[in-house]
Amino acid sequence: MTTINRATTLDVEGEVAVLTLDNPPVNALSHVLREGVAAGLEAAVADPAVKAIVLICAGRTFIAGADIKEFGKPIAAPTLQDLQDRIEASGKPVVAALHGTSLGGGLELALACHYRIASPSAKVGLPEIKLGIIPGAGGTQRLPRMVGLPRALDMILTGTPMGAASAVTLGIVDELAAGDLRSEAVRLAAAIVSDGRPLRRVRDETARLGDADVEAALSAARERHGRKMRGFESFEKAMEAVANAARMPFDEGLAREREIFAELLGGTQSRAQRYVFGATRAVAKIADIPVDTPTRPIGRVGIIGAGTMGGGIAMNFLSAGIPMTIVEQSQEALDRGTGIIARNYAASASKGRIRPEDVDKATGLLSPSLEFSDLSDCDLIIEAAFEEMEVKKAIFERLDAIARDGAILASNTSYLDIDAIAAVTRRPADVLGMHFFSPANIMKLLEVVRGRQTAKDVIATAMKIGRDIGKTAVLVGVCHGFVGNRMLSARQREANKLILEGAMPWDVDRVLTGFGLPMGPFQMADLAGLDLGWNRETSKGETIRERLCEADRRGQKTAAGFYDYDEARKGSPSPLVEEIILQKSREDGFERRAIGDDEILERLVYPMINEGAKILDEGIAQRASDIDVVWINGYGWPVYRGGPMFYADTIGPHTVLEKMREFEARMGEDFAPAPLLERIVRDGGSFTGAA
Ligand code: T1G
Repeated sequence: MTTINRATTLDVEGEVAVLTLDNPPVNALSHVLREGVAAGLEAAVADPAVKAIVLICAGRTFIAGADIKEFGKPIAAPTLQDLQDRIEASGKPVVAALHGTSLGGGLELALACHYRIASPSAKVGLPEIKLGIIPGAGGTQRLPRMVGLPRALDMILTGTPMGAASAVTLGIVDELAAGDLRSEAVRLAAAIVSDGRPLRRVRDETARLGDADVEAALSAARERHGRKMRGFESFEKAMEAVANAARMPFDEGLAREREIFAELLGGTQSRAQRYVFGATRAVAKIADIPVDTPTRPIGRVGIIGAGTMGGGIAMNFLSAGIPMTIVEQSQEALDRGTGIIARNYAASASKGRIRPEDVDKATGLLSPSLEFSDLSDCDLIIEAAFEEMEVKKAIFERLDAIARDGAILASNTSYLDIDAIAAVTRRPADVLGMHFFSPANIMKLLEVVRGRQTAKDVIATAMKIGRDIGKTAVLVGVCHGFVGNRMLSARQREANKLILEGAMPWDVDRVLTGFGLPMGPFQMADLAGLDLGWNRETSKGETIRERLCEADRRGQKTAAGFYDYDEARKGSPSPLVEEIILQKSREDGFERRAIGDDEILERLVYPMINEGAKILDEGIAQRASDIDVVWINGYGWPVYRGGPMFYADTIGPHTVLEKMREFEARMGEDFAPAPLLERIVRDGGSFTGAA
């Protein structure tokens, strides 16, 4: 064996040279790896005894892409394209042996090889669009030549990897390794030589593109993916690059691909999406809790409350194969809850999101009960009852009496004080918050709320189990609304004021959806229901929301809330609501005025940023990027804007501060700038250091 460099070794087995790459953790194509591949190829090509070459990786995966950490810096030679050129010009067959996730530049390097073999469990994909870019090393030109425009568009526009078997069916991979990948790859390479198989280059294959109906493929792709990709600059650019595979010669298409790649890489959206990639991984790092902190085994989970939240929460654990006990106070409520679970699973199965046999497996793990004492064998118990402190305290007192020693007691509360809940138990170290977001079986965000006395292994366990059930778990501190809802309250306060001052709910929602959120505050309120916490007996018509509930306009569920809804639940502005708002404005003495979209956006977003700055100063969030991860995963903040704190850095903290001061002078202390915002502007710093 010859050591080429610290990341690359070269062996020769008979006539086959095996180039092994080893650049943990994911064999990203860092400069050291590119140098090793270049030198290894050169040596193998120069060796007359070598008739074929295998490229294989050590560790858990073949190359998972270019090294994201190198983006934004000058790319040192050899580039990925240099390696591809050397492979295509090698004069000897080069076989890529794929395992793990061959992604981005890794798959592009493999596509420049003459043949590809993969482990049955391998996946291949071009996920660049998730980073706000497009494949930058021929992926938009080679893939269409292998699978045709429609499939290439799907793979590149979604960034979703495909399994090895599908890749073989489509011709991306030549065969699956029956046994050990390395020996199978060497066997294939030797067979290619002995059979005299051609040194085929994907770039030369045009059969699938000759008569491609480019416009039809593009409009079909827009139909399939356009809605989800609303606002992403990379979407149309990726389509242009892929269409070029059918519109121009390979080298021209390649040159245009590189131009588009460079343009997107330098843009704000890609910077935001690459920042989010790192931020999403940073949330798992907790300053005073080492990553190897032992966690408590969770063999059985209990849920108290089988409402919408309880049912949705339960599904996460059931789908992850964790047995659940769900407890309600009445048979009717319990049946309603298990009915919600069954219906949700049936809906997912009908959309092909889950196989029927997996539904049976999941629901088979559920034990409904009316007996609180049935929770006594659970290792984690999550309370998802009515959002009222006295109700929660009573439940935790009962839990304290029946839960086994060492059981973790969590509340799904959205706002309330975890320390006050923990204080009614004899085991405050075992108590914390696990705040799921509705719909709990869909939304990825889980706020893990750290109480003053919560034990470190309890936090480590909650963070781990959150990840195990597919959530993005973010550690937050105790305050009203923790991180997400505390910032949401600031936004909601301004939204409610804006419609009294002169805007209408549909103006406010339009501005926020135009900014990239999936829905605005009033659309969100109608979806959740305007009557959460509303009581007809005590309602006094003091707010617009109360007046709507009194008029039995309680949101989508009554086909009327801030909007009127048709049977497809499509909302339209309501003249009646407009009248109710104008009336309330008059009563409250407002001189209504036209409010521009800029002011609406500033009044909604800047107070959120300001609240985020306070949250950081109070240590309620560990880092600004955690706040951004909360907003992207809990409320659909557009990933191409990076999150509220990243957005503040892109427009400049001074812009936010100036506006907050202007609003404070006009509208009072709701807009008093946070000390951290003032410090950052004074020191010329930033929240994230990444924009
Ligand atoms: N570059 C650098 N580091 C990377 C990396 C990459 N491409 N991918 C992962 N890491 C780090 C990650 O930050 C983490 O580090 C550790 O590896 C484990 O990752 C020319 C230009 C491969 C499916 O977009 O999808 O090629 O936090 O926690 O859950 O056209 O990582 O431990 O310090 O995610 O097992 C295209 C991105 C790049 C793949 C593994 N490739 N990575 O998931 O582990 S652009 C991608 C992933 C490109 C070409 C273009 C996942 C994974 P740390 P992890 P995982």
